[in-house]
Amino acid sequence: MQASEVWGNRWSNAVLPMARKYMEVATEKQSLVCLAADRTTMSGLFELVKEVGPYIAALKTHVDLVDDWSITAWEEFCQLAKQYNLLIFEDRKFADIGKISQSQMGGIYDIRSWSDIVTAHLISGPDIVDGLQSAWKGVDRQGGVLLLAQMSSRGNLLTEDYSQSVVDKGVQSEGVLGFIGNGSRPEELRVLRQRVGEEKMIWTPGVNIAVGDGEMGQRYGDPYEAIIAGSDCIIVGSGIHKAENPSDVAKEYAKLSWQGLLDR
Ligand code: S5P
Repeated sequence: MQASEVWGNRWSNAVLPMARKYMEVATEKQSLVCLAADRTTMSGLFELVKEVGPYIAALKTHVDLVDDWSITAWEEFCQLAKQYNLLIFEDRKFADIGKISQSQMGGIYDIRSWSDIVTAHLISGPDIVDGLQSAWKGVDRQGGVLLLAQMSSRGNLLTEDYSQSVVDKGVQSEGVLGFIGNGSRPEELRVLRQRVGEEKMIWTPGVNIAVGDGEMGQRYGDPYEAIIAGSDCIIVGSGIHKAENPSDVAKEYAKLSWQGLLDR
């Protein structure tokens, strides 16, 4: 099956190369799953990617929560991800002014050199997107920014008005791959999709086959429902990495997400 057939409008309207790259990988793997690889040791991370690499399309990292992080181990880890044809998504949630965000793409973790996608809040204004894009450009790489338009956590401060402003600015910005939407509330997601239109992507955390409340204010909605409501990628963490058999569970999420896209 061709990505252009399955993705329809999202494919034909895509401007950013990273958007098409994601749709191609997801189509090839028949999976709209991004694994939130929130394990705190390098060995735990390697083990996880070896188990679930074939069933996911993207790998979301929090580079600063790994206890035994080193540049060489991380390079090897990114190579492993590439072997499984995964997009690497550092969920750094940048929020500073453009110039500082650009510099924060470097530093000890050197996120610009291995990430394909990063997250950012738009709280400091639209120049953050240019800052992040110029960091990738500086090392001759391409990437896409996901802006936080909604969050999955209870009591978050991203109001309707704020969310609307993020979308208004984001849809006009070439460097924006799309938005983080709240996967735990399909009705909110539907509204977000209407606002976003057909070009930009919506990626959604807060999904789990076991719907309900998670730890420390996290909330979960149904992964299939999220895709039907307009999500293009489900971000799944503990649902997979804490499962007894991560590969079986990852396969299940992949199947549900792919079916959601076909049904949509
Ligand atoms: O609103 C959000 C945005 C993000 S990116 N809510 C989230 O939970 N996330 C991230 O998704 C969070 O940082 C974590 O890595 C992942 C969810 O993990 P899970 O274990 O709850 O599935």
